[in-house]
Amino acid sequence: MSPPSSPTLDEIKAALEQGAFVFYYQPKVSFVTGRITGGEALLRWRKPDGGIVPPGVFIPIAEAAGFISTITERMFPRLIADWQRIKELAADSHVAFNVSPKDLERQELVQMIESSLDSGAIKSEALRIEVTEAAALSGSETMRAVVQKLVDRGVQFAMDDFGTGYASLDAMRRLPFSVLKVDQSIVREMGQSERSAMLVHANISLAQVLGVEAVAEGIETQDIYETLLHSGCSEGQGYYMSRPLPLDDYLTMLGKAPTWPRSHAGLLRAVLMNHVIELRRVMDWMYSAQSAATHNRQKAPLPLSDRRLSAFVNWYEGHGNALRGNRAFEAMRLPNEILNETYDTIRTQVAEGKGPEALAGQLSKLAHYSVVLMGDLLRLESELLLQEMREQHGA
Ligand code: G
Ligand code: MN
Repeated sequence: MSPPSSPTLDEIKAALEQGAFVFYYQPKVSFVTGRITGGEALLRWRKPDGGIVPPGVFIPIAEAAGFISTITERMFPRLIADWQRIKELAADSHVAFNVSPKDLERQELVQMIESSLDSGAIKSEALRIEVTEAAALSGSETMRAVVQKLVDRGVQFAMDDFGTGYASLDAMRRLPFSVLKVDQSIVREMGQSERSAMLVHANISLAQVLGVEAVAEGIETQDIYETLLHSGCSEGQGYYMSRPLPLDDYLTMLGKAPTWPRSHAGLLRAVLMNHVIELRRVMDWMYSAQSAATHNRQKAPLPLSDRRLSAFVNWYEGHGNALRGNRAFEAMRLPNEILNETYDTIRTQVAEGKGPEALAGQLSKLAHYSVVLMGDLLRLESELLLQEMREQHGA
């Protein structure tokens, strides 16, 4: 097969006019439940002879010619139309849509997104927007305001190809991402390169410290799937589970509701480790706030300003819910409440300028309940691992 020759801009325009662009959907799978959580819509150009042109061949040309936003704006209604069929089968799933840096600078796309949310054609929780670091970095103030407005409505932003650019971290700082997609090139190399494997794990830890979900792309083998199962990554995507599929095939797949190996223990392990990091942050903050008060300097901002930024709380009230009814899980209700209360009290006391004596009591309470919590988490983790091993053994 000869490589496809580059299309001209006129050919791209004609293809768009003729409705030759379609979305393929690649499922994403939850490592926690083993089920499909949603799909990423990927643009494909369907040739009259049935051939498929991958986006790498025409997107750069459209982008260079300033034509990309026209494509995005013409394809968004298509996405919403496809979604009406997808949601019949998987109402709780999501659909992820890729946008270019330029798209979010324009009112057209944003208005279309908002009116689909307003009309109820798609719920905000069901919509994920994937942008690369370039989008986050090139963004103007207007674009940031637009993203914030959508985030406030509940739309999630995912940072695509994380870890390959120059400034993925800077991009994380600039836009309110809630998902980090670990780039497929490092995930694919995990099996051969220890360094790539370490980088994947480092990126997953980074996501957890930032309180965002990690999604691994480019999972091509069962080995890599299983390595990631206990890594604290929440979702995966790749050829091992499924290639991107034409809409009808994706719907068939959703109808069959396939499952892959799952593990509760993975996220739990990450929560345990992050809890320790979190305690250190609270303690460091108390220390620096006290020092600032003594020397009349400005206080550092409060850590854990949002409950969800606490690794444990985020898990307990989120993914952990799947374990409702489990005794070890239920036993964590009290330490969870006390932990939250203690964080609140510490914040108030520091804000009021209370001295170390007043804080000492809270600190020892925090330490005490953290130990209880970590014991509970460890017990639950080993219980779940054993259960998962038994299931595997019997399978
Ligand atoms: O840039 P982004 O991450 O959105 O790219 C998704 C692209 O990666 C799609 O075109 C899709 O076909 C491709 N892709 C998805 N999963 C895999 C995989 O497991 N291996 C490889 N080589 N490519 C993949
Ligand atoms: Mn993507």
